[in-house]
Amino acid sequence: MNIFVPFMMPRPVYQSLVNLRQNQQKAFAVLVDPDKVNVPDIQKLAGLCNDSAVDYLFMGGSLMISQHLDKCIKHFKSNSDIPVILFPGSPSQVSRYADALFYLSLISGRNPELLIGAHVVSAPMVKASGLEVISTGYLVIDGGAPTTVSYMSNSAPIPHDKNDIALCTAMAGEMQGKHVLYLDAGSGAKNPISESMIQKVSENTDLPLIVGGGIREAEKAYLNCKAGADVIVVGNAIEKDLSLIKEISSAVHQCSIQV
Ligand code: 1GP
Repeated sequence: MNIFVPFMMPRPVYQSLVNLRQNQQKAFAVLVDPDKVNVPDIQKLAGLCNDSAVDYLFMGGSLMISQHLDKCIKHFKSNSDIPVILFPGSPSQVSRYADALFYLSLISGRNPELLIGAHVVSAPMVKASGLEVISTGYLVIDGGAPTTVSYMSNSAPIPHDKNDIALCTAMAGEMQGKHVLYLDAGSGAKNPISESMIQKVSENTDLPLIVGGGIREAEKAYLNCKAGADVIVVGNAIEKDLSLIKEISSAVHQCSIQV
């Protein structure tokens, strides 16, 4: 008799996100766009992330003009134990040197390519990479001006004040079996996502909730955590001022303590 015992792959990064939610802890992720960083600068960045207790490094961008994704990740990992998660803007942004990959489905949009098409094309490459894959319901929210993601996705973002649409979209993603939710106003967004929208989504879904786009100040990061975000992502503002890494990280972790 053949008894099939399913082999569950360990999923340490996903488990760490679930633990955050369960334990009401908050995490801070620094987003690095490989097109905007020089490989030699990564050592300094890694040092700052280590010293500031950054929880995750997200790596990716809407475009990929440079060809040094692998190098960036390898260099970061040789200077830090912080998990690197790919946040890909296109199917080509897969690197086996990362720890995990957000397998993003743009559930706020109506572009079939970004709901399933790109996934079909990239599936064999992703599978062969051996990466931990985190199925992600990705919601783009209007950040007050067109962002690269809103333009490139060829799909309208959810209006910033339509909390009910964001909630129903998030609920649909959860019931479809996504593992995490990512609310994004887009990199460099003029207006970050409102706390009322974050609260509505967080209170009515159980998935780890990642929030980013246009966050420039520690106070906003803190308020987003209080509203129910589990992970705060900052990229653009840090590119302009590296000292924000420590400031925002400590605000995010402060919220963990006070919850
Ligand atoms: C964008 O959520 C990220 O996809 C981060 O946005 O670059 O504006 O911080 P910023």
